[in-house]
Amino acid sequence: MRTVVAGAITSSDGRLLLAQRSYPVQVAGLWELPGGKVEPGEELAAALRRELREELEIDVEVGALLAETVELAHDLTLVALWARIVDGVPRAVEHSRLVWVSVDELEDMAASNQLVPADTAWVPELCEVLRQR
Ligand code: 523
Repeated sequence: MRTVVAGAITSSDGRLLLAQRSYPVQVAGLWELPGGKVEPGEELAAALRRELREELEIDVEVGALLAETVELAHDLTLVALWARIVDGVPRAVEHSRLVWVSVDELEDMAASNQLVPADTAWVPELCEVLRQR
């Protein structure tokens, strides 16, 4: 069983960073919270910081875990952590595109199935927390 960690990266004006997957074909074009697989023995927060440095060339400060955990196929468990950028400007190294979305845009994208299916589990909590900011 391996864990995949994703970042709910927020901006100071209450937006969320979404990244458009370029592979595999089943999810290419869909939007996700960026992240990747935790290495054996690696802490969640450290894994997320490593993945975001590799994929987006940013340094983040990691916060709390989001409530939902998603069981993926192939013995993978998906979790998400709140994060905020402390250094760098995100660049799509492995993704097709990046976008900062408002809460309304996030809800529209979820409603029109533009998100990676697993990530839709986080939408209610993402919207609730972002609205409070
Ligand atoms: N997800 C997913 N949502 C999400 C992420 C970051 C990942 O559903 N926000 C799924 C997609 C894959 C698995 O988790 O089934 C691994 O994600 P991936 O490919 O982004 O992780 P990497 O980059 O560690 O994996 P490799 O491409 O295999 O190196």
